[in-house]
Amino acid sequence: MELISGKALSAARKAEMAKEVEQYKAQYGRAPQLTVVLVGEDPGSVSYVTGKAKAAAEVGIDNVTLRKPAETTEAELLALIDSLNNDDTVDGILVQLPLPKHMDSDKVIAAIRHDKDVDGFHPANVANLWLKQPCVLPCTPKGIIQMLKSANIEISGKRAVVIGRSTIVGLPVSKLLLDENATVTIAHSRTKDLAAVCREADILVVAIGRPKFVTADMVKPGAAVIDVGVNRDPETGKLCGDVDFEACAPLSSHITPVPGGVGPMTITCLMENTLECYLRKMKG
Ligand code: L34
Repeated sequence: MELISGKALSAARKAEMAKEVEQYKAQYGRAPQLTVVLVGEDPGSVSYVTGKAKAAAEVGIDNVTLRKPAETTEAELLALIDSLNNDDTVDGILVQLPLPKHMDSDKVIAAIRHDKDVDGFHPANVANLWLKQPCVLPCTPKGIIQMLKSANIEISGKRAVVIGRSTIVGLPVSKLLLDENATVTIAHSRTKDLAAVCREADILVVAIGRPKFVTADMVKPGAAVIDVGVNRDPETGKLCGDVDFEACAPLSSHITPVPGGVGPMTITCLMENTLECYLRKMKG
């Protein structure tokens, strides 16, 4: 079993980006700028946007985190996005999800200029992903592919099973695996005999948000297991993934830990996307 450390991979990639940003600052006269909008005080979200600010500082990206009260109206948020869209000093805009229930997240995301949409969630970016056109790739799926490649895991011709069909992880990671020539199955809560489906997987990607859901009987010996979950273990209160790590690690060829796996890579890919949006603008 080999651990794929998102933390180590992130550190290496951030150090590279810091050097690049140093050069771009000299070349273009200013640093890239990422504005993160957080509405409300969801503890997970607070922790993730803090991680984003920290990573930006490490890379030399200017970060502004705008914290708005949970009672902010949708109209107020849309007006804020409009002003960020029109602000030339802002290269990337990220509205942290989930939003409070009184807001329509689809509407909010669609209001972000697609060329500042560093999450890759805007309909134009989603369409371009599925049409194989240039686009901003969503951070978590992009990070997962980078992790597989960094571990020299062959994707082409392999059976990949993705558990979860969310628009932010399950669907786009399935498409990226397909683009790498994997044979992809998307499994979900209605899948019959899920364990048997998962046991077919050479690459198993789990993004369902249920602590320790994937057990040893669901893992084919020698499979690569990518755990996207960030949950609290109901017994210990500690952070845990969607995969029962202790039980599945001995079987797998490669596995990602939680914490220190996919989460840090998501943040590092956000830095990459911010850099991409900035460069596209600077290069004209
Ligand atoms: N708009 N909303 C938007 N973009 C995103 O890309 C996200 N996501 C998801 C939730 N909402 C979003 C994130 O940022 C999940 N997510 C995220 C980011 C980072 C980490 C986990 C989820 C992360 O760094 N996890 C650490 C542990 C963090 C902790 O201690 O709480 C890890 O090592 O896994």
